[in-house]
Amino acid sequence: MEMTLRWYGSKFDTVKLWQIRQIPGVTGVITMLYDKQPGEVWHQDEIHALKEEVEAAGLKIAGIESVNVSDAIKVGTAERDQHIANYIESLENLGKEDIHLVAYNFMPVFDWTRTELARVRPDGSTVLAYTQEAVDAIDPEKMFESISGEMNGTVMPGWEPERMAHVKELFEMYKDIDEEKLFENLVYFLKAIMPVCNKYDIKMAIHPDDPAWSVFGLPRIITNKENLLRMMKAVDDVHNGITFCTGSLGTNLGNDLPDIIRSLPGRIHFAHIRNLQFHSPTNFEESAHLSSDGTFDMYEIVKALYDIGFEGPIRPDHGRMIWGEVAMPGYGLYDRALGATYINGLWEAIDKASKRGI
Ligand code: DNO
Repeated sequence: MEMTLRWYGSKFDTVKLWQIRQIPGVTGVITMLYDKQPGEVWHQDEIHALKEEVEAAGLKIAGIESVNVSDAIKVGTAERDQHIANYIESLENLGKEDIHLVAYNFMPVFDWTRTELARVRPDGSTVLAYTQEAVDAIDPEKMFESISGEMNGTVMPGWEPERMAHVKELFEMYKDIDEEKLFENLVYFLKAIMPVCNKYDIKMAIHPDDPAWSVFGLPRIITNKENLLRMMKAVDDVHNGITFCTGSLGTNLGNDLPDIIRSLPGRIHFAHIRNLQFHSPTNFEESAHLSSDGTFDMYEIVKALYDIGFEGPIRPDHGRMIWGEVAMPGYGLYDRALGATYINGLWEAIDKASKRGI
């Protein structure tokens, strides 16, 4: 296991590399070329410059999150093969720069969905939250507007204004795409990229859908154990793997997180760990990482990862906004640093107990 923090690059992130370097036990960052549009090629010189910047700060690039998959690939339009060729070129350039982990998602139109970005908790911290009632009451075209005022001047991942300006057309593109078709398009994409992944040993790690059910009538397929296993089987290659995101799969209280982890040995390449507190099955907020602050048993989750021999990076996922920090919602420094320290503590205890045969 390698402890990491997500970092959006010096142009976009309020958090600095030198600050990340001072979090005990954090040795790497998960980063990306944040101004690339889905479908564009990532050039080797751009990746190299990013890598040099991270290494100059005493850290390493532990993985990329995300090389985003274009809607043309998800829908399977005429532009799909060109976009896949571009994706392969990007992977090749990443491989040449010795980067071996790439996260991505296959969610139509909206990457993760939250209905509030600054819900106030009893301790005065603010967090991202979701209620199904709010989603049902809103016109999807207004979704971006409704949350953009709470973004603290940042651009949130998956909510790029360029794409959000075309939400209506995006919905139109998906009108004939059901879950089966989306799954077929995912398999088509994976089969096309597996050769380059094998050549450079690049582990692809799909991010689960967040929340783990359909929003605005759009199909969602990476939602539970059954679908994950189906996907693993459809392209049975170690480079076809998963980002195990507790906060996304965990939105569905029917998902048994430690059990899903144990069902995927060798295929979880990356882990996002955060906790949620539920007020009802469809009204939840992101809490502090500690088990006692939310619904998930973090000990059981980290133990399951340990037991399957998980070797990839973990990042403490979204944190609360605390201590007056102004940052991208979910991605401030302070609470994620607390999360990293907590998860490292769990890991050390589990590791020592296991080695002592306890
Ligand atoms: C939200 C993130 C997602 C994730 C993508 C992966 O904070 O977890 O935006 O990075 O879905 O492609």
